[in-house]
Amino acid sequence: MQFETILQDNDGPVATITMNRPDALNALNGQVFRDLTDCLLGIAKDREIRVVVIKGAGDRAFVAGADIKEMAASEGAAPTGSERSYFGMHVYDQIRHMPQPVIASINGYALGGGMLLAMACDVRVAADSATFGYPEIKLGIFPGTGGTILLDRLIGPANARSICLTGELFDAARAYQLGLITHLVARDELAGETARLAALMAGYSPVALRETKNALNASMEMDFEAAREAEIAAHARCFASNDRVEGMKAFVEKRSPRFRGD
Ligand code: CO8
Repeated sequence: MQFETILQDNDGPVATITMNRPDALNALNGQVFRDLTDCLLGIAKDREIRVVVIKGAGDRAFVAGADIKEMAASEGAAPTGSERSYFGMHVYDQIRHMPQPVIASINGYALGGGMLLAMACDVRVAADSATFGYPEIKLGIFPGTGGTILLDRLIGPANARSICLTGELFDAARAYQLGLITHLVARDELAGETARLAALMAGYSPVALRETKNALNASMEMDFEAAREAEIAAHARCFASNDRVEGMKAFVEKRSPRFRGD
């Protein structure tokens, strides 16, 4: 299925979403958020798709943030600051709660809402040429679509504060050092490493992947006791799956498992 501002390509069990506004460094306007919402809804229901990849079109950017020109032009009936926060947060939440693991494949600028888009994914693989940062402070705003909260939880309060308040951009090596990205590769290895990670997870039980995400999301969103209960429930669903039976049987029989996703 194709959309106005993004592309969706399915290759076997892997769906790749390409942010497709290269002339605007793939900036996120209202239509991008609407297209992403619809695209993700479709993928979440598609049992054939086991892994999702998000990448940027062109060779300059993953996503250079929210569309500043659109925000600058907005007046009158345009969304208010709080409406933008709710709408943006919803899309980032949608990504974190996808049943499939989502890989961000980051080739260039991942700024503002674009860095946040990457952070909403489960695995972040970046080229050594990628650039990160929250430059919002220079525009008189801040990454108020969940961007302070998620950064704080992912890399800790000290570095999150510095990134939000200085607005300074930083390179992929620094992002790796901060734990903001999980895999760092040379530019010409990005596609291969992304495909390798996608194929690896596509071979696992979709039930186990989904329930692992449920437990990790609970840990991020709930207090300790509630997260423990959520993990117990997720593990119970996982343990009751046919995939769990198949995975353990395959180990005992010294063969590869055939996970069906139930
Ligand atoms: N929005 C709109 N257009 C953009 C954006 C953007 N975020 N980034 C780049 N573009 C456009 C440029 O305007 C330019 O278009 P044109 O050719 O028509 O002038 C084109 O993309 C190429 O960009 P540049 O010519 O600027 O390329 P440079 O190599 O000189 O610079 C940079 C690259 C450093 C990435 C520069 O483009 C830049 O600083 N971009 C803005 C980065 C930024 O500030 N991002 C944060 C945006 S705010 C945000 O994300 C808020 C999220 C939370 C609240 C959101 C509510 C929805």
